[in-house]
Amino acid sequence: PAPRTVLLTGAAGGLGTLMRGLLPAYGYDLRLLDMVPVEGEPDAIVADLADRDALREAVRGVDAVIHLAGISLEASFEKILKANIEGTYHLYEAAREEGVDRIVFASSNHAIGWTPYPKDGEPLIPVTTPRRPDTFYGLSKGFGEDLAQFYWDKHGMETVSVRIGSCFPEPTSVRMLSVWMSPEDGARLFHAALTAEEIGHTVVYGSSANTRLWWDLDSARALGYEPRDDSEPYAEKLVADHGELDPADPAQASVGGHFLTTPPIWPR
Ligand code: NAI
Ligand code: 15L
Repeated sequence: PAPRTVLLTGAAGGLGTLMRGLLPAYGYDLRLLDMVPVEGEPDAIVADLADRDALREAVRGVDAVIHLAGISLEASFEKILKANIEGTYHLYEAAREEGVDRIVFASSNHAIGWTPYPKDGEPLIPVTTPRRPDTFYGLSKGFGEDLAQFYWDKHGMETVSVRIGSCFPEPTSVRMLSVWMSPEDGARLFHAALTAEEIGHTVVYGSSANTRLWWDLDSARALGYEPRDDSEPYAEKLVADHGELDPADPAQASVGGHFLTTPPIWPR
């Protein structure tokens, strides 16, 4: 049967807030979790991903998990280790212990950030491209994808790892014209990831059907995802304001954009 009760981690964040608004229309009963209170949601569980007991209770009885919680930008390795690497492990362990066998994992384009984007008719980036993380953050997303593969092979728990481009209400940069995922397409993709059958561990890119798309959406479409949006209507103004991307600039030549030139953040 299709999952109905879904735990949404990271519910207070940007994407979590968008998905809290959009996913109930698909018939889901969302249980919310974040380390900070979720505005307007007094029933949301306030817990850190380090709290295994709280995670076990949070996943008890749900049909699936959408795992968005974590640090969503570059940070020190120590912080990334705790929230994204250990935190994602704790979440999978809690799900295993409670028999929850479907997870949608918010991976990121920064797992392949050093990959040059296709120029002049070059082929789209396949989902099988070698990972080239551009930050400790991107590295943690590669770990999450491997963790998902391991829990499938070892324990039969299914995951769709969604390498999200940029999911915000509107594209706000020229790079985002290629990687944008409209919130509505995001909800369509998460719904497909929750309901597709026999997925094992599937890696997909998460974006709309952008005219300037850089990667291959075939594995997402195979789940039943049909994107309906395209960033192109935003192109004229963004290009007029900022110019086209300059492949000679290291911060504009590869998928990860300015994450490539973000200096490593060391702990104080
Ligand atoms: P965000 O930073 O707005 O939200 C993340 C949420 O996770 C926050 O509410 C935060 O309180 C919570 N969180 C952080 N550490 C936690 C911990 N240890 N325990 C419990 N909760 C914790 O990020 P956003 O944009 O909403 O992204 C959500 C997820 O999607 C993240 O995993 C991010 O890496 C991923 N992603 C998002 C993209 C986007 O375009 N928004 C692009 C690619 C990936
Ligand atoms: C991400 O992984 C970040 O979480 C998000 O805030 C954006 O920076 C996005 O990638 C992006 O690449 O635009």
